[in-house]
Amino acid sequence: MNSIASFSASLVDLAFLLGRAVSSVVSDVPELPERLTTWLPQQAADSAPMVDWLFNFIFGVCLFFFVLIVVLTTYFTFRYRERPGQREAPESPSHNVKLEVFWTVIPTILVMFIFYWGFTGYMTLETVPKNSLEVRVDAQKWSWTFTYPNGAVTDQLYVPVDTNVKLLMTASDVIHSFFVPAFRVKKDVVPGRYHSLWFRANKLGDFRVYCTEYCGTQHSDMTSWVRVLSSADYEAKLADLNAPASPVEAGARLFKIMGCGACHTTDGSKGTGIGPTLLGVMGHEQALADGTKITVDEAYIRESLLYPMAKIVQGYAPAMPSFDGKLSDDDIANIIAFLKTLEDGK
Ligand code: HEC
Ligand SMILES: [Cu+2]
Repeated sequence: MNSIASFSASLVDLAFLLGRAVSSVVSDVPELPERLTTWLPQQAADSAPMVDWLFNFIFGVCLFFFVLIVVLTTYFTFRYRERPGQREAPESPSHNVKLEVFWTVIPTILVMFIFYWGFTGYMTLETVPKNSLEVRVDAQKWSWTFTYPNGAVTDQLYVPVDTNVKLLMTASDVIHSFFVPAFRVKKDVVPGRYHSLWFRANKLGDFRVYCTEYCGTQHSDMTSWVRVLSSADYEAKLADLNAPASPVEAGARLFKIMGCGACHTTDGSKGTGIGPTLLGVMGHEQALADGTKITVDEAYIRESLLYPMAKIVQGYAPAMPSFDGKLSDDDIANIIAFLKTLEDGK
């Protein structure tokens, strides 16, 4: 079964590599993990082997019966075809108790086996071990925010290796879904509810995080990384993340963590084009959708963050989410300090 699996894996990999060769002509190919495969990705958490084992088992059973049925159908079609001079089908038995018991008992054993492994695996994935390290996850269009026990906040998930980690997840706008293929864990992240997910990473390295619930135009950009560190590196990283920063640094950090970059650029380029560039925004004379004009000042930026629907910039859809309740007054002041540094030199 393993050799069949790895044979199909190599075929799929070949197709993928060809596709990649073509796509490498296009610039902007995202950073890809080392070992490329479209078969099961590398296993980097304790939950991975049991998931793969069951997947491969079900795949093997399907493959076996698929081949058996196709071969027998083809053979019988040929063997019992209509022959010249033969008008009626010869009489054949309508029952065969031995055969019927056989084809009932074998599938029953198979599905009970699959149920047993599926159910125990599900329970293992659903039961969060006590004393897990708890990290809060906030999903929003179109980024992830991770909050650690010491208050540090990041847009990528840092975790220590060989440690049970519990993610307590919620969303602020629409349904998203948190997925780490290398850990074989995935769970919906729903506004107004908390869902938890746990894993125990057992390899150092960087692993992809995807959103797997279509959540709007930039959904496919809603990716991040799990960075698995040794526990010493993890502690150092957290302390570093929590170190006091100047207002401008803190503002720049918030800009990144809060996912402002999904809709705004800071260099004057168009980017995704969902929101206006914020280069030179402070003091800029802004035309609004209702035909009036305003000069951007601190109060306007504060209002844009808390009540984005109050004034809409001309030529843009009212797509900005409210950060009311997510940014403190200090945070807003820091973001303003950061935006002030984005001079366009005019
Ligand atoms: C989902 C997309 C999205 C995200 C995320 C987002 N914005 Fe916006 N933003 C917009 C859009 C669209 C507009 C223009 C329409 C409007 O005025 O509401 C806008 C307008 C603004 C304006 C007014 C700009 C001007 O030229 O008048 C500011 C300032 C701003 N955003 C700052 C931010 C900051 C800071 C963040 C992160 C904390 C952020 N935005 C996150 C979509 C977004
Ligand atoms: Cu999403």
